Amino acid sequence: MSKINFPKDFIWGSATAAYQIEGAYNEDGKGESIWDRFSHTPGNIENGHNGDIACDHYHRYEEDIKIMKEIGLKSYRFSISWPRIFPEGTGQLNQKGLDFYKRLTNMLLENGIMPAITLYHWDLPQKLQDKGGWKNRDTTDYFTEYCEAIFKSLGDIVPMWITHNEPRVVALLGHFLGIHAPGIKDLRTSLEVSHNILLSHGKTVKLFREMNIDAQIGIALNLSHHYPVSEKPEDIAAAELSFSIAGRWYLDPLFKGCYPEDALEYYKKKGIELSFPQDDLKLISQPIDFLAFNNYSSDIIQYDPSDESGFSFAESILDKFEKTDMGWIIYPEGLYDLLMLLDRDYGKPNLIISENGAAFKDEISSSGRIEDTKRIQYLKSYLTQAHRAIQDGVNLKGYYLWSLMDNFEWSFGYNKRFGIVHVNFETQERKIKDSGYWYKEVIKNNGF
Ligand code: IFM
Repeated sequence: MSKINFPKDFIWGSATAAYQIEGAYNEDGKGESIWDRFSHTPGNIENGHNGDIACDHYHRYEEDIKIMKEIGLKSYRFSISWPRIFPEGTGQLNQKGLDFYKRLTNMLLENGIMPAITLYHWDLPQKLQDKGGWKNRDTTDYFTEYCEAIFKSLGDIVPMWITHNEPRVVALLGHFLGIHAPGIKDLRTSLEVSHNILLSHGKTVKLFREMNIDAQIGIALNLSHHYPVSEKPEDIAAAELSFSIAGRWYLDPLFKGCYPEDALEYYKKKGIELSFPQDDLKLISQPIDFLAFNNYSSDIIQYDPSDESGFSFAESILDKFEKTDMGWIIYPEGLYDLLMLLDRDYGKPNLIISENGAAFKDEISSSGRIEDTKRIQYLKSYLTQAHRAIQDGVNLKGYYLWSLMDNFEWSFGYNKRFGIVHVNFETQERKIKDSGYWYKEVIKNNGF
């Protein structure tokens, strides 16, 4: 096979999120987050796990940056814990919390690793949840207040900013299915939440431009390609509708200033008539510098009159695919098709893969190595498709592997390992897996 070369200046990174790795959940003045509350409530997380200690990154960030350096990362994407900065969500700033991120950012820069900051990766201050959380429109202003404090302190040294991570997951899992914090189960609420999150994104981009920050800003959506299970027109229509609900519901407001008609119609049939102020959509659709997206798998959809939505996931076909430990099918061509779709339907934006990776049950072998060959195969196959899309003209600028290290995988606790660095959660010992050494070579050679 010929060598796969990525463009010069391609950003090779890896990603984490505050609640999943930091621990120190109540240190140095940090306030309670909705994930602290949710994970401390019995029954919400497998094995009763929580993020109280996680990877103890708050205390071990120096060691972790050394590992990043050893792997040769060009960039590191991490998130800031809002309640570390504003324990009450608004008002009094906690300097010690801010200082932690300054130390982290400075040390990354000293080591030649570009920091890429996600401003919201799900850990809302509990105090704001007590006022209605993301359903409360005021939260959009509290968010910009928090972002302004961060921009003032780090805006001149951090080149890449992501407002939100996966608004759909917050809306769907947190406010409709109730399996993520804050554990709400209400469709209308989840739709209001998704709108307010997008609105807070828009307000933050506006603020960022007004502050004349010399850096790039975007948002990270979770996206997967939706395929019809057959060529039958009803399956094709079902796949289109499901992608409108899952993907275009976020993409269209951001790029076209409107919500997709078929999805609005779908909610109307469910008795939820939605209309949003035009001014909101204007804010939401302000130009961004890049669209980031997280992609792991693909969805296969069938027309299903027995389901109240009229479609469902085609479970029967899933056995034909290999799956990761999350049960997600491995279909790298889905990444290619998604990249092509974004390029075609949304005006050739600059794109960043802000997460891609796989959970497997990694164990330390008798030789002391972590031989995660399945992960290497997965990464290779997805990167091959990313490269194919670049060759076909897509403006893909970077790739962040999820995740740098094994960490707290939300409702699954520590039972899913996504890292290229193994973490022993008893001793906090870190060990680079074979995939980490493989990624090191990829970065060094700008391909494989
Ligand atoms: O761990 C999560 C991350 O926080 C958001 N994107 C998906 C990852 C794997 O489930």
